[in-house]
Amino acid sequence: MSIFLPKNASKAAIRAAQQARRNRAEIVRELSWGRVSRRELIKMGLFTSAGMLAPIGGLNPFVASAKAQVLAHPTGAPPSPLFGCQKFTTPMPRFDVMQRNPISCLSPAPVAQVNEEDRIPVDPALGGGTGPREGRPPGPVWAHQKFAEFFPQVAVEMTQGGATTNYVYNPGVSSLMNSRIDASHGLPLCFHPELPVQNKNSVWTFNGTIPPKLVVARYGEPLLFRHHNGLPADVTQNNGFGRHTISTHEHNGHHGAENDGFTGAFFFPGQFYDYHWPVVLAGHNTVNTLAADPRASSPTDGGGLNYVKGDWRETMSTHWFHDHMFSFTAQNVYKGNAAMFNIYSGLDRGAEDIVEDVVMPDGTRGAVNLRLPSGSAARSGKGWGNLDYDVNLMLADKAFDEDGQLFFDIFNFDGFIGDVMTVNLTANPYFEVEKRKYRFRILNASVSRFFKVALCNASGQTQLITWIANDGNLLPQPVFVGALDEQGIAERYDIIIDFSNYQIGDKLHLVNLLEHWDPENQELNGKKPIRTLTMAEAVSGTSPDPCVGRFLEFRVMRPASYPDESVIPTQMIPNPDLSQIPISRERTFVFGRDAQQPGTSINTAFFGPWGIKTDGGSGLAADYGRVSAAPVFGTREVWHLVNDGGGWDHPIHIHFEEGQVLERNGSAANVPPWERGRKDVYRLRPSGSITITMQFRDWGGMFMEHCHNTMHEDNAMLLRWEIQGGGDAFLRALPTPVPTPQGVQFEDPYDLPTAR
Ligand SMILES: [Cu+2]
Repeated sequence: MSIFLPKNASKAAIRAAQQARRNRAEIVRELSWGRVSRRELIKMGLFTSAGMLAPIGGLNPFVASAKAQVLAHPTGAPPSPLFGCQKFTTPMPRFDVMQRNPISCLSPAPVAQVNEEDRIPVDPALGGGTGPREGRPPGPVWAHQKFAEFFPQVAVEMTQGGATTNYVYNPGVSSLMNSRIDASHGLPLCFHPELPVQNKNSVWTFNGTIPPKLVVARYGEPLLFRHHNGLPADVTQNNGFGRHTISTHEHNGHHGAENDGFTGAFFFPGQFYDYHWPVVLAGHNTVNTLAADPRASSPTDGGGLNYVKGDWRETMSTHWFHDHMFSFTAQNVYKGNAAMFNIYSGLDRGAEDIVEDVVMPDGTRGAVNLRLPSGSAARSGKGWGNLDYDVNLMLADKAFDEDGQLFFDIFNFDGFIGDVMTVNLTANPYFEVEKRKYRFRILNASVSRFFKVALCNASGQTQLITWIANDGNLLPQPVFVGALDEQGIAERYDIIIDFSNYQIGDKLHLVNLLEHWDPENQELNGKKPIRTLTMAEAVSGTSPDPCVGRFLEFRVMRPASYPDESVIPTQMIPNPDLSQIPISRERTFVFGRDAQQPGTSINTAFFGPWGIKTDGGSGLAADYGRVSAAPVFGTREVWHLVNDGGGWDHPIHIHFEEGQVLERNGSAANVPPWERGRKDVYRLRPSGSITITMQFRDWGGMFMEHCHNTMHEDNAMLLRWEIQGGGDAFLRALPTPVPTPQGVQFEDPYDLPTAR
């Protein structure tokens, strides 16, 4: 389905497209309010069971407009208005670093199991009466696992809310390191100073503000994230898209299911949900249980190491967290429910000048810190988490309506593609740098767009990039590339750029080489990236895809403020050796179209054009009451992820523990060097397949596997899997939560015959 007319479209075509967009927005709005279900739209003939808008005219039940027939022939959305804003005219704000408080600051105090007695009045718009203050499902099976063992030591509290001005922006660095942005000056919520300020209900972010938020944590210091839902109780107050119920997923946190942002464990306006992020190394039950290996460690404030249990080769670094609300994830993440989470460790401590002298397991003495670009502990007095030269970048394509308010169209079931490129929610910004090494943590936070990022100098020549981490994981060795690989939705690529090779006054650019423009149908297409451009083509500015080409400008401003003591290590984190762990089972998941929905629960089952075939079964649409796979606690399995070959791509995310890629398209030789570390998102590529291996240990409960093209995920390419075992309350089929504002109900889950 097309979106975005070419720049040279006729005025009549644009008017028709605007009318079509208004009509489509009406239906989106009714859907997002729950006043009409997709099932009802099918009955009305507006929707086909394949999830597409029916090719029938004049059937819009919401708008009494003679022009409603254009609804049936969408001619594409008009281009986003830019209000004259030019590229590279505004600074890129660095992330807003969230305050870390003592647990004693939280009121009420966090508890392992929800206090069902603690009830609050429920807004009449949500049915009135009273409901639990905490929206987490109640009872022992939803209590925080190992809460006493990993009792939280740090509290972070945020409220999901409507757009407002940020008067408490903390970039975590001096203004000089933040392109001289005056953080004390209020930041209104707009995507560029020339673009309109967003209405309260156009954008819903953490604390209702931009820049996007950064939470910092370290191993050995469990964190409690109390997430308040401050969204409107009235479901219709959403400016046309976004759902006011949320469930927050810390993307690949290694923790219990009750803290995983399970898609059915959502909570309502007025409630909070306590997410317990223990921040532990995988294997902490079975590997290095005496905490004797200095490489399994966490930085202390004073520059030392705090040894922790678990496998040091499972150390993770760059995470993000975002909404996972069943069938509304795309809208909610797009609307602003996305933040980043830097995890620090002895290896990746965020202090480039610390060289420890510790005894290694083989008896030799040495240092643990990999000394990646970050900043100087000697200067800052901070033994970890220095951000001077460690920069989070959140890439996302957006679109705007004719008033410049954020626009979304759920009818692009192939994928939603925006036409304005943003970094840290700012349209095509610049960033001032010094002549030295920087680390950038690049997150693809789009709904459906893939990127392929490269670096060019002022004359458009490709510059080398040092690639150090894929998803949350430092690679075994750095990889030196002229361009990164395609980066699917939710993938994180950490890179190092050395600006000491350039002159003061030089300008360099991050460039997107990957086009979503489909020349055959003359439209931007969300099914997959269509074509990789050469650097010369990409920087020429001639691509019909407005998000291709230069999108972030680096301005080399000055010498390094202090000596660069960072290192590009030759060795980082080798893969855990699983060769001695038997493979207890193999499973095959095929991702494709034309799914069936045998589920009967109106609460947990959904449908759409997308689905997953498990172990030879038929293609099934998402039902979070259905258990599709139930690996046994403490085992290792091999999973085959297969694209059914319909000419689309899927970035598949498997929650819970890092996987190792064994094969691509049937061969280990096809696995590129940058995929030879651990991962949590696996791009299948059109007609491709990927084989991974994963362990199921330390924690239990219900987890998910889904496409991270969130339009595919929502419609309905998602399944539930669950860690089974004996004895422990968490290790058996868990009751499926069905939240209501007045309290969480439960339904019995059901298994696929092949699940166990
Ligand atoms: Cu997909």
